[in-house]
Amino acid sequence: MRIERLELRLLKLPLVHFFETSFGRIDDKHFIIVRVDGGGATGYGECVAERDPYYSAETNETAWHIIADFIAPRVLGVDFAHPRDVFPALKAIRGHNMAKAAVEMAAWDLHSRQRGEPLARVLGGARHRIASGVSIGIQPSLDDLAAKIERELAAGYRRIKIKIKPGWDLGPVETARARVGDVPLMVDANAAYTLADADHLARLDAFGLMMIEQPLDYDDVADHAALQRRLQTPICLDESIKTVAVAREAIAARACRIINIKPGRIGGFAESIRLHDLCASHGIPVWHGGMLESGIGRAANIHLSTLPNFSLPGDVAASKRYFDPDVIEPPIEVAADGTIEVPGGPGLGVSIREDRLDHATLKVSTLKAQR
Ligand code: OSB
Ligand code: MG
Repeated sequence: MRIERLELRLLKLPLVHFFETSFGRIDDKHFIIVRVDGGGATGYGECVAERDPYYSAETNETAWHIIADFIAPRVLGVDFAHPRDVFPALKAIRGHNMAKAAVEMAAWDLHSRQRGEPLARVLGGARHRIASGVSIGIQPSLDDLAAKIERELAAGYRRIKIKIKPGWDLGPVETARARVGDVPLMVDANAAYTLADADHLARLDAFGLMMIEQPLDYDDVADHAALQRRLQTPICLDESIKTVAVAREAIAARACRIINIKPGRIGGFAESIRLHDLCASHGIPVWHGGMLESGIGRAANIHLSTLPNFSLPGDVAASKRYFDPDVIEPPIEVAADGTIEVPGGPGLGVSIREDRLDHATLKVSTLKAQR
């Protein structure tokens, strides 16, 4: 596989509903799409960096800079035997995993399309459907939360996650549990608490939550280990798992019992497969996280979720919860049993609507191989 041309686009797409977490609210999604062309085929990747450095240190501006000035020169015109060789070729660049993952994902799509195989199969996955859950943001009121939960259950989702923060935790969880019955329920704090809140967080044990995601700081492992010793509810780490090496430390420290995999956070699919396998070898279940992706990143997430240790429903929901219309066709849909079909065509298996990309584009840059 050889990438002859790389196109970067910054897009702005309005969200169907605003999304609020402990670190803030967004009404529009700003993101980068990478398109690579080579050997007569095209591949796409989505960067999960956001406009602001609140979920992670990376932003669209840093990703654009790193891709254009450091990643593109290391991949354009280079012969790669397999897309798993892309991440190691970027080893000189420290961090910037979201930027790396966006280009690497486009390379996997390109390679899969050239071979005429679905991305899932090239990644080593076997399932034809994946289990889908939803992530419900912080709501203006408990009534809004209850209404939102009813709507998602009616849509078929069989795992509900609600965002929490200090001042929006016990009440919302009580409301949510009353609505969902015995449907699996979990919470995500996006790093909003400290170890001083341990007694307060232990009160969540009464609600039989499937897990509590990232209660403490975004780069912490040690305090999560201390907190896990004081909670019955399993801790799942998201933000903290920036690399496979940190995951190894977190598992050894018993800082979590579950791990959320987002390829963007750890540098792409090759690293995601390593993390998936590491967790499997330690009996740690994984699930696929979400970053409010457009259909391009969403399709990719579905393909990765076909690996066997993705044994819990992911934050990989239907397109229409996020964007209407989506930039792909057909849109991703959830069935009444809460599952999503894995697209069967080559690569991502979805058609990219270039006209919709054009409509949402804020800026474009095209880079070509010099050799
Ligand atoms: O922490 O999982 C998170 C969205 C943006 C940034 C971080 C997170 C999220 C979500 C939404 O929870 C998941 C989704 O529906 O895509
Ligand atoms: Mg999270």
